[in-house]
Amino acid sequence: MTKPLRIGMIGYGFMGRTHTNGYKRVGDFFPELEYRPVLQAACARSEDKIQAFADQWGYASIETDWRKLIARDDIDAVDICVPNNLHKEMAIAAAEAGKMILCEKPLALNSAEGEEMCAAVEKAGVPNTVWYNYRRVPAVTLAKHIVDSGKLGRIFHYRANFLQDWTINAELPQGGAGLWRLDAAAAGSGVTGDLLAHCIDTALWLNGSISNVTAMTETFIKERVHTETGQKQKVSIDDACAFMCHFANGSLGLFESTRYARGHKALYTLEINGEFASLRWDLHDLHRLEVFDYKDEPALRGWKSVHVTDNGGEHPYMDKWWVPGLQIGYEHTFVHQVADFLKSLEDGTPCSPTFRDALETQKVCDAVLASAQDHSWKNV
Ligand code: SOE
Repeated sequence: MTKPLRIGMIGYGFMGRTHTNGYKRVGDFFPELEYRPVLQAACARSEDKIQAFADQWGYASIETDWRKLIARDDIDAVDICVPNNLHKEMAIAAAEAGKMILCEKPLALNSAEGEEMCAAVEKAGVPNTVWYNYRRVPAVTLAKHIVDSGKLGRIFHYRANFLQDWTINAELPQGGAGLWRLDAAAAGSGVTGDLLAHCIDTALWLNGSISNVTAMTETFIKERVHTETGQKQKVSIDDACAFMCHFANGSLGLFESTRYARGHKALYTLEINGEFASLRWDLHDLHRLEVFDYKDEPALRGWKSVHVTDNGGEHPYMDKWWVPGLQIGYEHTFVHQVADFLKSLEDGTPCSPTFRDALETQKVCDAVLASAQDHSWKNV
């Protein structure tokens, strides 16, 4: 007998769809799990839009007031899929109501808010997680296993990029449902909180904590029409950000993100260089992990490209899907996160990244943005 986990989803955008797909698919591919998500209710201010979303994806009911959703006795877990400026209030209210929380990344607008959110979930003792989904790409999880095995030896370098090009058009407005990521009031920051946060989360996971940073940011388009006012307003987000850092293990980090890299849609790449081996990964080729092993026979040393699709236990998560050689994609990372969350409920363990883990990422983002302001090194 499986136990239901009744989900209350707040939001219906791109992320609402990715998470809902995770809830729907998980039972089919992870049948051994004790808990099964039930799409109990979806919530947004627009009744028409949320009803259409609920009908399309199979939610049993709707709410137009998130406080009502959180207060419902028939909701076990609240999924927060709304702009970043709403995360804190919703998460604290959900924790106080004793609900489990799955919060979209980044955790909050800044680390001061994140601290309050951590305090609330820890006081309430409710299970919580933040959707940094790229950890659950099998090739990235495999990289984690390899790093943890010690195969790389001492780590010297970590570098990551997240490059996009969708905001180059100066006529693109800021604010509103589709474009809140361009509005600092809703998003907190630009590429730092939206894209580099992914790179930082993976880096902290693979290579440990970051001690200090020095950064530069740029806003290329200084004014955009705001969707809500119809007026041209100052753009306060960072369009691009690059930073250097020291990791606590002595390695050096180099990170870059932009929405102005013409030709790149979502090029998240990472590379880690150790004494004995290096690893490289690229979101546009997400089922491959590139590995260079200096301990290979000298004449045959070279980068190899591992197709991370074996299902005999060699490759994380892949025993749940198809047969070797047949790959999976972006949406499966959310199925994996749901599966790991459900397993953590069974085991009574935290599902990483928890709010507390995601607060570390938020602290690095804060230090990066502060450094870009006064051009100095900042401790994290
Ligand atoms: C922005 O374009 C965005 O959708 C981010 O918000 C996501 O977190 C990232 O995974 C893809 O790009």
